[in-house]
Amino acid sequence: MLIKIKNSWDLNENDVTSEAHYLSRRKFIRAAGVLGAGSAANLMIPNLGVSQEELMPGTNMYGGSELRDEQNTLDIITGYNNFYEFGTNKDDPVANAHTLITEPWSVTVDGHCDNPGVYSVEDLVDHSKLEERIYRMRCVEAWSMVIPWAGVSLSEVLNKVKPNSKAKYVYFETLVDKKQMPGQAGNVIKWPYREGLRMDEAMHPLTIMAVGLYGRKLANQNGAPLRLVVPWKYGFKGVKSIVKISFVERKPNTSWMRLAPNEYGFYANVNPKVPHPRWSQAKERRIGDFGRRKTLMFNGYGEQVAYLYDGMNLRRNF
Ligand SMILES: Nc1nc2c(c(=O)[nH]1)N[C@H]1C(S)=C(S)[C@@H](COP(=O)(O)O)O[C@H]1N2
Ligand SMILES: [Mo]
Repeated sequence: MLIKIKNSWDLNENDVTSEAHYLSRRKFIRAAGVLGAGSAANLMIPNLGVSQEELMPGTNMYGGSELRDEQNTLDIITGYNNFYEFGTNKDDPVANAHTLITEPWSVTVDGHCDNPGVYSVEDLVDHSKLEERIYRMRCVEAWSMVIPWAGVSLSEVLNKVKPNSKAKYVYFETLVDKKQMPGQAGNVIKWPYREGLRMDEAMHPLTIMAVGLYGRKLANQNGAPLRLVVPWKYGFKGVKSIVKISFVERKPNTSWMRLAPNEYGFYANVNPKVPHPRWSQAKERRIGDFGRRKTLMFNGYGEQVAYLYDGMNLRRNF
């Protein structure tokens, strides 16, 4: 049975903390030295009358403190997007994504698992386990952002449906509905948007299923109600508004591989040494910065993830 609990996600827009409050609150909490998991539970946020824990459960596990200071603003994160279902310009999704209906929402799970079926978002993402994950994201177009996501490890989600030993890859699809997604009237991509991960990549603790950012529900243009975030890979692996999860034996044929197999590979690991055929990947522009910075191997998460690719030629498996 699903018990409906009033939580931060039920606050309406006006109740939700402004970004400025969010940032000063983070600073305050840091100054008070209580950023450890759980220890912020009793801190009340005066403007909201809710506790820190209520507004944003969990704490950041993987982003270093330097990332806190670098977070892109909410305006940029919700106003500069790639979501071709709503148009191909960066400012199309914010203008058009209001037509997406995210409640109710169901996700079909099938393939090699013990518990296939049709699930609600709440069935799959246990909101009492939400964590804040401040991650760098690097788009294949050579720009980047730092985003404070709210989500759970994808492994948490997948373990609920119990993939079996035949599952070698997990495959995802985005909603197809021309009425809700005006960009699907065009054929830039053969809809649905498709993505996939090798099973060990999917189960890696850095990989998350996100349902929020900046302490609030995902905006439609960011992939509401649930989307993938894989911080060591190019942003296109982060499939949005997911309606299907399939456990498969063969490497899935993803949207960008279909479109231009010589330009976009299945692995899509951020790799400054492997240029895109039409441009270099050595540097990136952090949105908001003037200059460019060097792109890091695995987007800077190599210590955590490099072992996944031991013995693989990462030029061939790009
Ligand atoms: N369904 C769908 N998911 C998608 C895309 C898309 O066009 N459609 N674009 C991808 C790309 S190229 C990037 S960089 C990220 C951007 O996520 P953001 O707009 O939330 O930052 O979403 C990815 N997920
Ligand atoms: Mo991207």
